[in-house]
Amino acid sequence: AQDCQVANIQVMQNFDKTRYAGVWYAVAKKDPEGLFLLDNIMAQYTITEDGKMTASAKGRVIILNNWEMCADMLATFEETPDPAKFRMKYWGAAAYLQTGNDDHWVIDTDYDNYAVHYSCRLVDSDGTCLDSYSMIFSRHPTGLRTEDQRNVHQKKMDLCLLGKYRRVAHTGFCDSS
Ligand code: AZE
Repeated sequence: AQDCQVANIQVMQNFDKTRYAGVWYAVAKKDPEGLFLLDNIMAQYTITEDGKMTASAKGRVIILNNWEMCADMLATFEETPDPAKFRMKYWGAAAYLQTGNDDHWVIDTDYDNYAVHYSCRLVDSDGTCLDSYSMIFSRHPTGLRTEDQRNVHQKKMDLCLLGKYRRVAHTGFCDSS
């Protein structure tokens, strides 16, 4: 299942956003082009009273003239006919941070331990992705459980991103903000 066509990427079946809610720690990431979260990345997903998914996220960034800070980000999600595929509108708590509107796909998750997130920002004329980012999330800041590593490895292959991920360090940089 690896023809690298964005349209053929399999996402989580019967995605349940209620079970997905709560805190996730990024343990690995594949970067997009340009400015991005560097490390100490965590996200908290919430389901509002009216059933909509929202999130906040933090991560270390370096902006402007080498200014290192913790980016405090907020997001709302627009649902699509596929329950695992959302459009994510996001912005910074501070105006000088990034705003955007990205795909937010949940590729795989067991809800209790790991999740594989994917976003393609730019689809090439041949149907493959020209600019993507992806997060490997864990409920545990210490990393993935051994028994989840196989699944995650397979999903990295399915996304045609094997070898493109880097470990995300958690040093406590964003803990106080
Ligand atoms: C994500 C988890 C769900 C909520 C959000 C996420 C993405 C955030 C960014 C932030 C970029 C910030 C920059 C600031 C200078 C998918 C991790 C909002 C892409 C570059």
